Amino acid sequence: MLKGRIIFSMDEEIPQHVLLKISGYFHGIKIGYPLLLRKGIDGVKEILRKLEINEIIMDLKLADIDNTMINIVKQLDFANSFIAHSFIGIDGALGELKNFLDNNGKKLYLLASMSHKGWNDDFYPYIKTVIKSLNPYGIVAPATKPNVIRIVRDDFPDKIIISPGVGAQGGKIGDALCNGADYEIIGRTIYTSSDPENKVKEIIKIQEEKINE
Ligand code: 3DU
Repeated sequence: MLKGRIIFSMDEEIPQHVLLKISGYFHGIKIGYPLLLRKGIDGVKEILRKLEINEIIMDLKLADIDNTMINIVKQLDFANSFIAHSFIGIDGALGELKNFLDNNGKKLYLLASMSHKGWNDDFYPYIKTVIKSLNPYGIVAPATKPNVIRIVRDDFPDKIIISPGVGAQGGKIGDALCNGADYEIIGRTIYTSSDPENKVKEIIKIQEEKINE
């Protein structure tokens, strides 16, 4: 099956037979507080059990001291990757988290910027120094701000960039990819669609057209 450059943000439960049908089109699935709180850890594991997916990303936007974050990720061993905020800094927080994840074969994504209006990109120079010295697997950068994705891509040519804000938040499908992102994180556009499978196919087509433009 043709994989799109899509990470499905599963913030709502969708019928298992629909998920089984569409999951083959995704690179990954991103799970955050909404589904985790609704279904619990065992419920989420059950949802994911039959899916053939390359990457399961836990998006808890970790932002705490080392011990607390490590305690959290230890309980989520079904995930391959974790997203954390960069602004919490390295010593006593991200440094220890990164070591723990490295030692357990898990990946870390750091947020470079967020998609909403109120996020202040004046902090980016600091965030950039944190990302540079921590050297995470990947970076989250917003599809609502293609100029920011371009800056992040220039600063981090070798990192995987994943990009939320497509569709419901106003980012156009494929634009993040054209500006340097590797994958688009897409939630509501898919799970609120009356025909998720066709919607996913449509997204993949648009992504390909944009990439090949
Ligand atoms: O707007 P959507 O329904 O396509 O979902 C986007 C997901 O990405 C959602 O889980 C949200 O919490 C997450 N996210 C952002 O939307 C924006 C960010 O800057 C970071 C994460």
